Amino acid sequence: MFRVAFPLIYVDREALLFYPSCTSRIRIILHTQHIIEMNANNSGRKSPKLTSPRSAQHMDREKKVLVIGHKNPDTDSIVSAIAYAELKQIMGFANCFAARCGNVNLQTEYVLMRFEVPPPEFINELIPKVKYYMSHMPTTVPRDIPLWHALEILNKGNFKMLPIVDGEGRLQSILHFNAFAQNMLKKIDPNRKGIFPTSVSHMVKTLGAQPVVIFEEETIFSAQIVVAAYEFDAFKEHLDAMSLPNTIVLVGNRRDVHEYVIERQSRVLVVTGGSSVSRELKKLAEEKRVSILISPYDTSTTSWLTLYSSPVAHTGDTALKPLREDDYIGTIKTQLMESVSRSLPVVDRNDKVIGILSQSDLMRDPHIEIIMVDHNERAQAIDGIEHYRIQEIIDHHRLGNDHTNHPIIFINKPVGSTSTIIATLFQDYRVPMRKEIASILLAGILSDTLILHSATTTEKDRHMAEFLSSITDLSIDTFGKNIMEASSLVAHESVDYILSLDMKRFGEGKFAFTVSQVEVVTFKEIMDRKDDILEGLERLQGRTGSLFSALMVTDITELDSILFIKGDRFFISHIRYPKMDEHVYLLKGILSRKKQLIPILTEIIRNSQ
Ligand SMILES: [Mn+2]
Repeated sequence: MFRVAFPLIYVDREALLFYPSCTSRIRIILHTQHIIEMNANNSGRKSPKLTSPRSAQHMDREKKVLVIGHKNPDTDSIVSAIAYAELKQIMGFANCFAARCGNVNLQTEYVLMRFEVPPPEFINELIPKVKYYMSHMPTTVPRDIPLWHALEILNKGNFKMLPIVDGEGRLQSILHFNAFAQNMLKKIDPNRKGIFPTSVSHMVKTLGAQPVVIFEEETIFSAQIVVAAYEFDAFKEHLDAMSLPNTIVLVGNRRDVHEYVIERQSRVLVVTGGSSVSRELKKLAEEKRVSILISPYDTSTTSWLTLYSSPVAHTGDTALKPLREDDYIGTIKTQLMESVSRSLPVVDRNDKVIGILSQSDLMRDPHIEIIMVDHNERAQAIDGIEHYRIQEIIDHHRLGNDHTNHPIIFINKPVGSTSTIIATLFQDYRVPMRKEIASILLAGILSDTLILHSATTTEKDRHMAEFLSSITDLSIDTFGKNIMEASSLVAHESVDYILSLDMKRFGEGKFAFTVSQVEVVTFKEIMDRKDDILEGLERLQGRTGSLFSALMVTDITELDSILFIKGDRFFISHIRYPKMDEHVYLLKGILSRKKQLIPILTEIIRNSQ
């Protein structure tokens, strides 16, 4: 049997396809950042190790795949997305999720409520945002660690910057090499006093110093370094001239200086080069409350490291503004480019750091990919889709898609609904369907084929509907009527709402047009609102800049349709359907917008040019 021998395994997503049953056991993903943190925190001053530093901030970029239907989603579109995402998940693609880019209509709402299936995640648009590009699980540093430790992490991890955070992970400031250099310039400027904040405990950590006597080790004070390099009398003069309480004196093996420094009550005496102090001096230091540390380094190195012992918070850049995950890439590009490190932290509503976005992240593919169901034309797809890789398209409409940069799974069958295709895929992959999934797929078929009456209905749809009906105990006729009744309510809604509910845009040559569709139980309810409808169509045509806008109203009991149309007069004069009224035509026996109406309309456009 397959067993995991080591705790860290990285598994390629492709591999999961072949071992779907192993997924839960082997999906352990290695985050290099964690290792850096572990090394930096656990092994004291040892260098963090990294095998491939450049990839460090991107190990976590697992892609999220959205299974999504068209705008103005109908029942087929919504249930296809739900069912196909479930099939993909069962097959091991745990990162596949159903999504929708519009409200669920009344009919779909009825179907989902009846089988207690939650609607897909609502995503209004996919215009590139920070969250689709940023790296998650960023390496951050606590605000109180010594600057030296933070610099080690910054340098060894090959990071461009490090967010400095408080105890709750909230952003305080940002450490980058420029900020560090500016801060250091201030500290070493001979014209300034060279005062910097530190504490005895920070010095112990940074120097790896041996404490001999320590007082108030956690208290941060404004320190000043004195190196006892002078001859004794000159040193005494120099020390006397300083304000003593916060002085740190660095000196090697010079007993006379040790004693004087303790007598004069400097704050910290650092004995360099690993020298020792006598027991009497230790006692004297305890009396005078002077801390004594033994540094393993020579005086010059000790001096530098002491400067680096400041809490990192004092070196951070506070002028840089962080990003938010919902910021549009288009609006933050300048901010990112102008940030010194071309890399900025991303914070949530509580200012907690949740990611990092760097310029190089924008060069990479975003970590969202798309599976389109029930549509293939970009005009019907969620806004911004062109920025993402399309993995698959599963559809039953005419082809109107652009080229792709990669080979993709493309399933397009001339059947009555995408639900028919999805249900077939369950069978092909030998994956049993939950009863709820079978029920909503049946609803998808019955909704799109007008209870198997529309001209688009094929033998495959009939067979699949029979099959789904048998495993769900739902009668095709009764269930079909329930579904249709749930949607006929739209006749009482506002005209703009009726027109928007199932509106599709089409293009023919340089012209665009819209055709909305609605089903009714009797024509009477819609004919009562004829003038309203025509006014609404005129508004829609103007708003969308279309050649014309039309509404196809289908009577699902009589199985006829009516076409309301407003727009270009020359075009309309070429329509040959029987006229019921000005701008109203009878479509005898026509039920399918896609198969029966659109080809005629596009032909009229071509002929009327
Ligand atoms: Mn469909």
